[in-house]
Amino acid sequence: MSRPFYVTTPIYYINDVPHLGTAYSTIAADVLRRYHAVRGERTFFLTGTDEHGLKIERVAKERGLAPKAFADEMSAPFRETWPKLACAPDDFIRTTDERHERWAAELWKRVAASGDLYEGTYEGWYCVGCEAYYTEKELAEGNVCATHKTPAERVREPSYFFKLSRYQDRLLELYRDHPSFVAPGSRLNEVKSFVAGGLSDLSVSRTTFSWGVPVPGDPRHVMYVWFDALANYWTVLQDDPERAALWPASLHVVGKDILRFHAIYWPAFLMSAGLPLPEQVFAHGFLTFGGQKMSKSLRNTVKPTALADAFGVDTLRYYLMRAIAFGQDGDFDVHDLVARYNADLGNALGNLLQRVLPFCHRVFEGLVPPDDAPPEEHEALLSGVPESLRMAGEAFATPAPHVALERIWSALRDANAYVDRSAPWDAAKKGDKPRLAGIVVRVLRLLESVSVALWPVMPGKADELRLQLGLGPVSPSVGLDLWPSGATALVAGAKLGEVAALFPRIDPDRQAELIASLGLAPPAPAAVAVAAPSAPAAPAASAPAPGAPQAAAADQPPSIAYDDFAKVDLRVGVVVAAERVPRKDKLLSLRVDLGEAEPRAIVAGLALSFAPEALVGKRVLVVANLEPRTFGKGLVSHGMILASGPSESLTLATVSGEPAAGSRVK
Ligand code: ME8
Repeated sequence: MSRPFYVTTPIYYINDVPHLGTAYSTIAADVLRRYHAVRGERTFFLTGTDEHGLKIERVAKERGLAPKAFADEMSAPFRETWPKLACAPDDFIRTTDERHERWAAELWKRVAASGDLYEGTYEGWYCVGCEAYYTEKELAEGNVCATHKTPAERVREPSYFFKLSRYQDRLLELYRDHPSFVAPGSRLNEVKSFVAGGLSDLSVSRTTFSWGVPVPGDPRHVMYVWFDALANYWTVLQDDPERAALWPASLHVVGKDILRFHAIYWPAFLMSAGLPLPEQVFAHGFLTFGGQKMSKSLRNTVKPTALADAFGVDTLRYYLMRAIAFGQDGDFDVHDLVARYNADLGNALGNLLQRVLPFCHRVFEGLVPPDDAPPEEHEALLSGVPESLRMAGEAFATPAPHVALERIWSALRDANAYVDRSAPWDAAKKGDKPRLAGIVVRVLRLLESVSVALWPVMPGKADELRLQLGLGPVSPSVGLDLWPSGATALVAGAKLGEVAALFPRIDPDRQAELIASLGLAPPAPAAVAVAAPSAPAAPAASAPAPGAPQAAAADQPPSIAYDDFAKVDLRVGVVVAAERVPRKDKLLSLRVDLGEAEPRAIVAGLALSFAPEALVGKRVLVVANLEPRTFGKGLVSHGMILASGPSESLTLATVSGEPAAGSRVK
C-alpha cells in the first residue's frame, strides 16, 4: 500500500484577508489532494493561519485589540472562505492553538538537544513585512526590502541562534540525492546556488516583543515566527498516533516567495530534530491581475468568493488551474476567464453532452441504449482517448494540473470531432437506431470517464455531469482507484438523468454586467502598439542589395558569408508553458526550455494558428541570441521561434527525434 498523500498550503498571515493569491495556493493543494483521493490513496490536507510575530502584534495594536482577539477575528475568514471555494481541508491549524504551541516547544527542545542552538546577540536588518532577516547586500538602496518596498529595520537584541551553517553539506546532499525535493527544477537550481554560496547561522528567537511561542526554559525569548510557523506541518499530527504516522508530508505547496524558508530552513530544522523530511516542496508562481502585481487594494477588490459567486466556483478553479502553468507566474484576466468558460466549458464539454444526451430521451426512453451495432468507421477518432486520460493522471501526479486539463480537453476535442464526423442526427433522421445508439453510447461513456478525471478540479460540475448521465457523485474511498480504466456503469438499460445546460453561455452583455458587478476595471487601453512580427518565424527581411529589383530581393535575399550565419545561435527548445496575451490576439507568451537554469520567456505571433495548450511539450527551433524585444508593458521576448506560412496557418519548424532541450542546430 502506498504512503498516504499529505499535502499542505502555507499557513497564511492574518494581517490580510483571503485573496486570489492565497486562494490559488489553497485550490491547487485541494485539487492535488482530490486527485490522490480518486486514486484510492489515503489523503490528508492541511491549511491554517500564521498568527504570531511582530507584524501581527503591530497590526493588532493599530486596531486597538489584544493580539489574540485580533487573531480570532482575522483567522475566521480564512476558515470560512476555503469551503466556499470547494476546498475541503481535513484540519485548520492556528499557530495560537494550544496543541501547536505545545508541540512547537517540543520541536525546539529536540533541536536544542542536538546542540544546534546557542545564545548570542543578533544585530542586523529585519523586514517586518517578510518577517525575515536580510543582509545589507540583499536590500536595495536605503536598506529597502525588495518585496515590500519599505526600509528594513535595524535590530540588535539577544537571541538564540540555530547552527544553520552546520547543515550546508547535508542540504546540498539532499538536493543532489533527491532532486525532486524542490520543484519545479529551475527552483531547485536557485536553492542550490543559495546554499552553495554559504549559510550563516539563523537567529531563531526574539526578545524585543512577546507575541510568540515562549522559548522552553527561557521565557524572555519568543520563537522566531518562521520557526513556529514551519513547525505547524508537523505539530498538527502529534496529538494522535494515527495521524502522527502521516509524517513526513508528501507535498508542501508554497508560493515562490517563501521557498527559501521551506527548502532550506525547514529541512535543516527537521534534520536537527532527527525527523524525516517532506518529499517535495513545490513553489508555484505569482498571479498578477490584468498584468499588474496584486497590490493590497487589488487583493481586496478581486475577492475569490465574489468571483466564485459570479462565474461559479468550479469555473474559477478551472481557470486558475488551466490558464496558469503550475510553477510559473500568470495573469488573472477576467475576460480570458469568460472566454475559456464559453469555449472550453460551454462548447467543448457542455455542448458535447447536449449533442448526445437528448437523443437518448427522444429515441431511447431516457435509457442507455444497447450498442450492438457499433459505427466503426469513425471510431479511430476516439482511439487516443484512453491514452489522453492516462496522461492526465500522470500530469496530476507530477504535479502539473494545467497539463492534466489539456489532456482531458484533448479527449473532449477527439469526442467532438467524432460526433461531427459520425453525424448522429443523420442516423436519427433515417431512423437508424442501432447506428445512433452506437454513437451516443461511445460519447456518453467518454463523458463518464471525463467526469472522474475532472472531479479533482471541478467537483461540483463533475457531479452535475454525472447526474445527467444517471450516475451518483464521485465518492473516493481508500483502496479503490476510480481513475477511468474503461470500466463503465453505463450499461444498456441504465437510466439517464434529465438534460440541463451545464455551462449556460455568458453573452457579451452578461459578461459586462458581471464584470461591472465585481467592480473590476474595464480592460486597460492597449499598451504601446508594438506589432507582433506578421510572420514571427521569418527572420527580419534583409535590406535589398543596392540596385537589385525590390521583388527579387524579397524573394531571394542576398547571400551571406558563413561567418554571418554562424552568428545565429539556433537551438532546440521544448515549450513548457504557453498562454494567450490579453488583448493581443496574435501573440502567445511562451516559456521555452533551452537547457538553461530557467525556461526562456518568448513572445511569438503564433496565436492565430495554435491553441496555447497544443504547443506545450513541442520541440521548436529557437533563435536564442536575438536582442530582447518588448511587446508592451512587462512583455519581453528573449528569442524567436521559427515557423513557416501565413500567420493563420503557420507550421512550426522542428527536428526529428528528441534532441535534448538546448541542443545547437547547425
Ligand atoms: O508567507 N499569487 O503568509 P502569507 C500567488 N505566513 N500566490 C500568492 C500571491 C499571489 N499574488 N500572494 C500570496 C506567509 N500568495 C507565511 C507562510 S508557512 C509555514 C508560513 C500565496 O499570508 C503564496 O502561497 O504572506 C504565498 O507563498 C503565500 O500566499 C504567502 O502567504
